[in-house]
Amino acid sequence: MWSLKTIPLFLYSNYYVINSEFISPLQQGSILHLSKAITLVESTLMSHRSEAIALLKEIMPNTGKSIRIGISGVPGAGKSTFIDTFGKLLADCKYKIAILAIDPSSTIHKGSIMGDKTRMEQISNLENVYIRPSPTGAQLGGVQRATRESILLCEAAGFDIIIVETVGVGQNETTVKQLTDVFLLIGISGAGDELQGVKRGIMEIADIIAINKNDGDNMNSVMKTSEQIKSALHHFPISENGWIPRVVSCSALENKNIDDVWNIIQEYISHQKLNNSFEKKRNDQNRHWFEDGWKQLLVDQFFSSNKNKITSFLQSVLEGNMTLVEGIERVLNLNK
Ligand SMILES: Nc1nc2c(ncn2[C@@H]2O[C@H](COP(=O)(O)OP(=O)(O)OP(=O)(O)O)[C@@H](O)[C@H]2O)c(=O)[nH]1
Ligand SMILES: [Mg+2]
Repeated sequence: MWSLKTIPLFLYSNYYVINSEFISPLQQGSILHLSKAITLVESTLMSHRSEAIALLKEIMPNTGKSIRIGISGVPGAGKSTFIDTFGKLLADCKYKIAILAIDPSSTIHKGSIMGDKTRMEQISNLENVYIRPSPTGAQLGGVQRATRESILLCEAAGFDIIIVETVGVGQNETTVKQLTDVFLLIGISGAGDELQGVKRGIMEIADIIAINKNDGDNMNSVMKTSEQIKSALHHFPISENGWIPRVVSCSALENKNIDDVWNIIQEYISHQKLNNSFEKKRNDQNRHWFEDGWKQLLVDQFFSSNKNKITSFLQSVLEGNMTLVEGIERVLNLNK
């Protein structure tokens, strides 16, 4: 571990020197170096990007060994409370846990997600737990890339379990699904017909659904919701890897059945490893991010070199001087 006296100067600055002096403490689990490395991959500055690429190349052999868990749920479902209790359970089992967030809207609602680091009272000061909020002000595309790369950095720093948290608002869940091995949905009861927060689309991508707040007066209602979801799941096609999503009720506040959730997660990982779908899924995810990455880059480059023309076509479309299809055609022709 670095003491304050031995921290190289560059760690305080915006300059990065990706050499063994940086990489070796990172791989020994220095939180200071890990945080700095994550800030580097979050940066969109061209000079930082090339440093980030060099860093990721160096650490690549030490990545991939963690269990990556995605956690989502509507605001107030109890995600933070769950992660606090769940994280404590894992930390007690001597696992090293990193918690990352995907929340591109965090600047809008003042960073509620992970802004509540202090609310994770049981784990926020534990030595083997690392909590990293989402970069503020970034676009979803940027957050996705940064999170994917942060997972790799955490793995290189020796973290065994990586939790990626997101608020359930649609596109975020699909992203988290593409970044993780297990997708856990924190649901709540009293949902009525539409099964609030457990909408069809989300249910289809959840591997495990934990109906939280199974305590006090709420227990009947949780039981009803669990039954409703279980029977609704029968109507969904079985996923490609043969896993039938599991529904469990729990109380994050009272630490009830949180160990059950962990057992199911482990069962699901074993299931995937036994039928060889674990590596296949990670490969499919890499394929997805590769395709997504070069397409995004192409669009960004095309836009930055044709910005003025594209803006003027848009203006003409909006003023009714050009039809929409004509405008699109003109943009495409810029490439010829
Ligand atoms: N009764 C009960 N309350 C809970 C439980 N888990 C969380 N809560 C309460 O529900 C409220 C919201 O919990 P959070 O953990 O902040 O929920 P969240 O999903 O992280 O919310 P956002 O960050 O706003 O999306 C808090 O008042 C918690 O104390 C539980 O198991 N039982
Ligand atoms: Mg929260």
